Amino acid sequence: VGKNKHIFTLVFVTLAALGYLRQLPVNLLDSKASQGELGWISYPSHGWEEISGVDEHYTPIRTFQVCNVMEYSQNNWLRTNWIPRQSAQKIYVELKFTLRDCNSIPLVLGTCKETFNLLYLETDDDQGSHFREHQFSKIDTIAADESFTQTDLGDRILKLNTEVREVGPLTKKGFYLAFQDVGACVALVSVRVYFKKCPYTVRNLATFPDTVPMDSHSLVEVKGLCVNHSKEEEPPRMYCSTEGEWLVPIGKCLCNPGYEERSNTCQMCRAGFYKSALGNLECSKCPPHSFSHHEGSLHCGCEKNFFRAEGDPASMACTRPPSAPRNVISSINETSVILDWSWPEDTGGRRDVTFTVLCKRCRGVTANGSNSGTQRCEPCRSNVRFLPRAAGLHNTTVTVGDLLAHTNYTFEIEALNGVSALAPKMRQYAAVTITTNQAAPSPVTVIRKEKTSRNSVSLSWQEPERPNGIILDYEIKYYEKEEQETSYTILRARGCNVTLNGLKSNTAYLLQIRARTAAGYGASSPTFQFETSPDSFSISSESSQVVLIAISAAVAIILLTVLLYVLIGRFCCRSKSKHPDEKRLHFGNGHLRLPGIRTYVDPHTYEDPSQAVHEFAKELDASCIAIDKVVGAGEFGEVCSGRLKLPSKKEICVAIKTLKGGYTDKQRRDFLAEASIMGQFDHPNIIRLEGVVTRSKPVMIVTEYMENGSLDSFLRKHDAQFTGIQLVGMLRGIASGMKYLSDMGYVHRDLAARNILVNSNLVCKVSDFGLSRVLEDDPEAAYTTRGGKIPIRWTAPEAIAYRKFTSASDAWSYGIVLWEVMSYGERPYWEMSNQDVIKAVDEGYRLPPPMDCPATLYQLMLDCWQKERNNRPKFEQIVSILDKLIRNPGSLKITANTTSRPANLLLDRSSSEVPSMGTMGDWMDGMRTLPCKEAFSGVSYSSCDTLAKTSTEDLKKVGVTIVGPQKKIVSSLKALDSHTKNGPVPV
Ligand code: ACK
Repeated sequence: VGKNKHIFTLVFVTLAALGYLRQLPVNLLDSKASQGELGWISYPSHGWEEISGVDEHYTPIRTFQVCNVMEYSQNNWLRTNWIPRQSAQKIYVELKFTLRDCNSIPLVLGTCKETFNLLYLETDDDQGSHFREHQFSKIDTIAADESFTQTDLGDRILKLNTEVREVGPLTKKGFYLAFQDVGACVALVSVRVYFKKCPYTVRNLATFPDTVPMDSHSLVEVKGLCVNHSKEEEPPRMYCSTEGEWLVPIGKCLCNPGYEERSNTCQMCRAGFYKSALGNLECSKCPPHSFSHHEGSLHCGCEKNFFRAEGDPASMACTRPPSAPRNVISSINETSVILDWSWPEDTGGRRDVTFTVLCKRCRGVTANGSNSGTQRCEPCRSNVRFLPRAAGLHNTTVTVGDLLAHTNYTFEIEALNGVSALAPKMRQYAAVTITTNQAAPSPVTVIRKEKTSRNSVSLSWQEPERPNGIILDYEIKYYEKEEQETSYTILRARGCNVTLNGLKSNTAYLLQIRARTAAGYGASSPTFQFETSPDSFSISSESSQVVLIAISAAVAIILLTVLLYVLIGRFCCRSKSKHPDEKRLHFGNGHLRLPGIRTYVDPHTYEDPSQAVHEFAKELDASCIAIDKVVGAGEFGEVCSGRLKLPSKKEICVAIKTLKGGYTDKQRRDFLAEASIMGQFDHPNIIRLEGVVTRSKPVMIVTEYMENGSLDSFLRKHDAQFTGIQLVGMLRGIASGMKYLSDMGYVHRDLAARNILVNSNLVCKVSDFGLSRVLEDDPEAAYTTRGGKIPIRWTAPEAIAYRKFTSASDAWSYGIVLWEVMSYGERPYWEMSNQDVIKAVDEGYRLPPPMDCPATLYQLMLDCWQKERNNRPKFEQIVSILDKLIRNPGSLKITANTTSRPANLLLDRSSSEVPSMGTMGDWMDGMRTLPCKEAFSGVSYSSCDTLAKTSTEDLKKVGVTIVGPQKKIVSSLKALDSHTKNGPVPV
């Protein structure tokens, strides 16, 4: 048996390795952990025996054996030491043992057993060696599952058994275990006593402590505690099962602002990051223009000159006030002005940009913004109207109305955003200074009949509510009601009353009155009706002769008076009497064109040209002028920029045209003629003459300085950079200047983008005045067959053909300027020769719409290019059309490229649609396809190239018999043919 014991020990140790790997929760006892004697009590002493061995790692372990199989009535006890229960309610006892099969031992029949008993005793304290069997309670009888295993070689190997038993509930502070052997051959390799618990854990940022499960089947509910720097969102809870497992996590904690979750803890945000809210989101990187230098930041601070508005979320970038609005343009219409500007270059990083317009009335400021003398500004009157409003504008335009006529105003336009209020020092505005025009008076509204007789009526009326200047006179227009205005009489009166004589008795008349100031006529009053008295009185027989004589004498006197009046009237007209006190004009049928306020005087009518120049231009002292640099070359000398400082006035920038040395008398005359003409004009869209230097050399003409130079090169430099409304604003300025010139009776003859100057506010002004010499001057001007020099591409056909220069021919040129502006300075008719241009225009061809050109503007161009000059719009109409466009910018969105040809064109080329191209090539393409589509729809030609070889005869065959279209189709096709063969072609 002793030898066997030894063998058992080795085998036990090897097998124990399997159990050793299993980790059990909380051990109360582990026999293998003790390397010295365990000190358990064995009773009787020849029963259980403690034996040392080694496990598979050669670690010494203690085992107990008993093998008294040959003797009857065995009762051998082995009792452990006292084991403190700790918090366990239920314990587990794991036994590893081997047990010999009785059959394998000879001669033991009847005495050998194959089981042993496991017992326990609860006590509150250690009872030492005091030991009584009957106090123990049996836990179970332990039998081996296996005892021996047969190997292939017939050897028998002992198998290690593992049995686990639960004991509980335990209530006392500790307990003993006992093993009772009743005659088996058993080796107890290890005894382990443990209990299960739910271990400390962190779940959903809440900590849950070690928890001992209940003995029963119920779960233990455990409340979690939020980890540091976190808060409960919903109270965290979990349940500890009897098996020591955590179940059903409920609720959670969230990391505080400035902290983020990292491996079950809340850690501070790193520098450069922030977290502003409670939650388990990660910290975010600081948004643009903000920073956080410290850990745990709730917000990022804004960089210098950047701000956060009150409602801005922490995730939004810091922003700053916007820069000033740009390219402010003003379109003045009498006493109202439309201001238009571009968005600021920098919106400060925000979308909530609005605009505010501040109106100031300034004295001592000129229309180009320069000061003449000291500037005094005051806020505008409260009745100035802003449409839609003055502040909080979302669009880049505002109309300011009810301004005073002929008054200087400065408008400060400021872009604001959500942080402007935080940085008052950073706010910027754009200013524009304007001078309102003279406005026509409002209509006369109150007319009274004072006295009526058979042939006359006396009327009086009230001055218009808004005279807008000094009323020069009133025009009274009246006619017989029955005649329906086919014949009318016009009378002028200086005061507010008039007597109309020579009326028919017993007749109803209609009458309208309108007032005139220096700005022109106001609107007519509502129609006023009056009746003359009937022939009610009869003449007595006695006095009839006297009456007859009296009447004859009166008639004779009246006739004489009328004759005299007519003669005097004619004489007065010849001697250019401008303002007769009361002037009667009678028209049978048709229109009356009354003379304008002032008319332009041709300086060449002066015998001495220097007299003209001094009548219209101020002589400047050369010492007041400082020339800075040369900006261009004119026909007579250089054009320079410089400064003009007049005594007691502020220095202003000027352009200086010089007359180079060695000039002839005629050249000097022609040079100064421009100043004589320019000096007669006073309009915000006409270049202003500051003065001339004629008494010293070089002779100079000094004008206001236009920062952006001439319009054609300016547009080419800024190709496609302006909004439609800005372009229309510029065009409106030019048209307004031209209206003024035509009202003055001045025909420009050389209106072209190169002769328009642009200032820093994008205000366009008409320049380059003169008569014949203008054309001599212009490099675009070419000699015509009749010997004159004419800028062909800009000139109306009648002016080219027989020098019929009128405001209507200026309107043609305006159409070309319109085309130049909308195509950003493209050359009209591209590289076609002048001869080809004359021919094409004569045949009815017109320039195509520039790219993206609004349909309304192209229509206006076509109207300006009407062959019949009386059908072209007057400049007044052009201004009004452009004003309507400015007021309704939506209408600019329909482009000529997308719309079909307008219906009311009076163009020769009426059989084709408006081509939608922007270049010569596109135009040619248009010419190629349109006739193809129209003339040959349904005819099976393979391509238009085939058509290019088509003759008029061919066209007739396919049914095109109208001469006009045929001719055009053929000429288009010919053009196409030579275009495709030889490159660009004249039409
Ligand atoms: O396109 P630009 O720079 O503008 O070149 C021409 C050049 O002189 C020859 O005419 C410029 N120029 C003419 N008048 C003025 C003016 N009043 N202000 C500024 N530049 C001017 C024009």
